Parts: sequence; structure tokens; C-alpha cells
Amino acid sequence: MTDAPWWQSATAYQIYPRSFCDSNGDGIGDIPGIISKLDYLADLGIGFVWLSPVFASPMADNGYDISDYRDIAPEFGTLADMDRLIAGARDRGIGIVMDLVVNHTSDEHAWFRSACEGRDAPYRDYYVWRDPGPDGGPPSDIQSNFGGPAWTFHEATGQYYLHLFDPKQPDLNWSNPEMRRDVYEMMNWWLDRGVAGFRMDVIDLIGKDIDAGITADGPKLHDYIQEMNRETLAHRDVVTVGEAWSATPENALLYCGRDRGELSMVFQFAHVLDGYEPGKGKWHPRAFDLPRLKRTLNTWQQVCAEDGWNSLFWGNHDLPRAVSKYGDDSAQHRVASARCIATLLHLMKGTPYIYQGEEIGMTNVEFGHIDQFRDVETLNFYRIETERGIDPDAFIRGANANGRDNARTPMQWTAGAQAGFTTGTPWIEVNPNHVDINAEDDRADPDGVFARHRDLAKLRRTSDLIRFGTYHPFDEAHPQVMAYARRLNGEELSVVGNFSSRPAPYEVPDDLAATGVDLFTQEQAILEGEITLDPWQVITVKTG
Ligand code: TEU
Ligand code: CA
Repeated sequence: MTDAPWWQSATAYQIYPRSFCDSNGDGIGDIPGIISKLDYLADLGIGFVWLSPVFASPMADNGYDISDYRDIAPEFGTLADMDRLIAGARDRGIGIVMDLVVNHTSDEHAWFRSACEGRDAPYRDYYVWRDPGPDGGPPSDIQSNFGGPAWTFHEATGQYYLHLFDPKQPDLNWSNPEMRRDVYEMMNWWLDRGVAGFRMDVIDLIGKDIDAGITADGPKLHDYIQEMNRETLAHRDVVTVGEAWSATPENALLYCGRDRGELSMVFQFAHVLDGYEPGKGKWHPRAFDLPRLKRTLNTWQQVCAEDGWNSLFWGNHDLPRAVSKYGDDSAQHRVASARCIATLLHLMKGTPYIYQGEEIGMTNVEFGHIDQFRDVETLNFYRIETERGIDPDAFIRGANANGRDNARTPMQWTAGAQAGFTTGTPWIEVNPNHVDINAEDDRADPDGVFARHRDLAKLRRTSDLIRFGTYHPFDEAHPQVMAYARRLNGEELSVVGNFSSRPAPYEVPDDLAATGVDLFTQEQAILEGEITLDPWQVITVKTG
């Protein structure tokens, strides 16, 4: 299997630059801050960093609104800093994967500025413009993902422009070939600078047919991704991961099938969507259900069993913290549950992604007042919902459970002032629990969360069984236990975890029973018969 792509041996780490490490005391994380933590990342053993956007941006959506793809936001640093980051990471065997945000730009991008100059402006057609509807209102009732209409009227030219996100994020018109060519040129410019690939923001939206009301998974989507691949990625040894909320078991291989000439893998969100009331979205969470989660994860292991490749993740910068959402963030169970859910996820087949802070078991934050929130999505919805008469406290409870700021409070490096993130005033409050939860303390603990992630990353780098072994789930209906086996060339790994804060009685099925060694300690281990797992205990037995 030595000819397998490098990223199949890699564990990825996502950095949200604004919240990672501030080098100059302005309260905002930056690229020199990231460079200062490269040894930390190397120690964790990761293969590549997915770097959330650092490009020039007015920061309406913290960089997901780009005003110049070929420059760096001054608060994050300079192009020279970026080059130093790429080189410093490469020296440690770490690739830097940039965030490609090309469904939309900022309204302050030169293309959009030009487009606003008149209906015949050279860049007009780089964006999606429509005449007002018959009543003078928006051309259609399509809604923005951040709430409110997805159309904003541009007075001077008398037309509406499309924005599936904030009004400050106008959608690009992918049916325009010059626009596509400019995007590919920009991608090549970054690839030539030495980046290791791209994470592609909402890539499933670029093939939209807005007049037919189709946004995700539109008719031209795969033509565009294939063209992009031919023009930029082909013959380069890079990794690509497309964010695709609409990906299903039926269409996933269109993106990542071996012979498709598209992407290495997608982020699909089936397990995240399982946590919402069907069709209702993130502000309507529903109770956790382990069999449902297992069914979803098992299905996706099946989808990419022979062809394609999975990404494995619990969290990212848009989602609640993994240990709060899937584990138990109480003092009693936090460490064990963070280790358990990491182990159960990372021993599946695919490329695991660690979101910054997850490797030390960082938790959701609890804000009491709307002034503490920073996220444009949360603030937009707060305005809309409270105008509609929703109780502000109820809204804040929802935002504390599922809002994006949970993931965006600063990385907790130490127990000291501002968690060692900044010497100044952070742009968003540090979680007060940094006195107990921080990298310095956790890393010093051989049974900590970091130590487990480091072991898992090492296994991913070194073990063909973990990388390529087949996946066999057991007891999908069991309400507390998650169990599976991995098999390759006579080697076998049995994994059994208690996904709950109560003891779990379990009858080990014969096909999972094993006598061998513990995957992590190499000590003799036996898995058989009737056992009772401690809360969040996970057993891994390797044979062969
Ligand atoms: O997110 C896409 C997206 O649709 C959601 O994840 C979004 O964050 C929201 O929570 C839906 O309720 C991507 C980026 O990951 C996100 O940070 C950006 O805000 C968004 O695209 C726009 O670029
Ligand atoms: Ca800074």
C-alpha cells in the first residue's frame, strides 16, 4: 500500500486563526502565532493543517468574506509570514491546506466593486444579478443561510444580487467562464507557493441553478469541479476536501470516487444533521440517540468501503465542541469521554480531523448575554427571532448549545491570564474553564486527551490496519456501546466503547471476541463473554 496517497496516512488539524494564538497582543490570533505553535502541532503528529481563511477580508464572517484572494488580512500577518508558515510546516512534515472560499466573495472585493458600477461593467456577470420581481420585491423568496432574504437590492443599478450567506458575501456566478478561469489562476498561484491543498467552502453550492430554485447539488456542479481539477489540481500531489452539507450516500462518490477526477474526500454532515429536528435545522436540536449515530457512521464507512475516502470529524469552527456535543463535559467524565469519542472516531477508516482545542477536550462556552456573542449568524438570527417575539433568554440557550461561537473562543494554552492566548484583550471572551482545561496541563498528563490524540495520529501514520483495514460494525442497536472490528491481511482490531456516562453491560459477540494486545499499551488483552464497561471506557484489542 506504499503507493497510497500521503493524506491517507495523515491526521488533519483545523486552525481557526483568529482564535488560535495571538503573537502581538492585539487580541486577534495571527500567522506568527501559528508559527510559534508548529512544534506543538508536530508533537501531536498531524500530517496537515486546514487553515481557515487568512486572506484579506473586512471580516463580516471572520474571513469567509474575501476581498483579495492574493493577500493576507493585516491582522493575521503578511504574505511573507504565510510563506514562512508554509516552509516551517513543511520542515516538520506538515502540509498547509488553505480554505478556498469561491461560492462568494466579499462585497469589498474588486470584482464586486466593479460589478456595482453599472449593468455593463466588465465584472457585472461575475455575480448573480436579477431584476426585481413583479411587485418590485426580491426576484424569488429564497432565504439566506444566515436568515432573511438571499437577495439584496442594489439601488444604483436597479437590480438584486444573490447572497446565500450575509449581504456582505455576494455569490459568484459560476456559469461565467472568465470568472472560473480567474479562480483557477488564483488556486494555481497558491499551489505554486507550496500549499498542500484546499478545503473547499460550501463547494456543493457552486453548480446552483437559481432560477430553478436549486442551490445545493446543482446540475453543473460536477462539471465545474472536474474542470477545476483539470485546471489546477491534476498532477499535483495535494489533498482536497469539499464541504458538502448536501452530500448523501447516493452522491458522495461523485465527488471522491477514484476515477472521477474531482476531490480527495468531502465533509458530509449526516451525523450533524441527525442532531437536528428533520428539515428544521440547527436551532431545533433533538435528543442524542446512539443507535442513530452509529447507523449514520456505519453507513458512511460502507459508502467509502471500496472506492472514495471518508473524512472523520466531530467538530469544526461552525459546530459545538465535540466533548460537549457527543461526550460528557462534566468534571467527572470530560477527559474519559473526550478520549473515548476520539478513539472511536479515529480508529475508523478515513482521514480524521481534529478541530483546535479538541485535542485537549475543550468544551462549549456559556454566555449569558447577547453582547458576548460575535458570530454574524448568531447575531443576525437573534435580531430576526427577537423581532418575531422569541424570548431572548431562550434564544441564548439555543446559541449556547449549537451556536458557532462555542468553537471560536480562544485556544486554551495555559491556566494563566487569557489562557495564554493573548497578552491583550481577546476579540471574544476566553472560556473561564481554562484554569482547569488547558494544553499545558493536559499535555503533561500521560492519560490526558492530548496523549490519546498523539497515539491515534501515530497509528494513522504507521499502521496499514488502521489506514486500510475493512470495517465491520457490531450491535448497531445497542443503546450504550459502540463496537466494530477492522481487518487486514490476517490482522484484526476489535474496538468496543461505552458511549455513555453509566456502566454498560455488554455481551461480546463471538466474531468480535479477541485475545491479543491492547492497541495503545501493547499489554496482553482479552475481550470476550459478558463484560461491563466503565463510563466512557474503550477497549481495543489487536490480534495477528
Ligand atoms: O459554512 C457553510 C454552512 O452552510 C454552515 O455551516 C454555516 O456555518 C451555518 O452554520 C449554517 O447554519 C461555511 C463555513 O464553514 C462557514 O464558516 C461560513 O460562514 C460559510 O460557509 C460561508 O462562507
Ligand atoms: Ca495578533
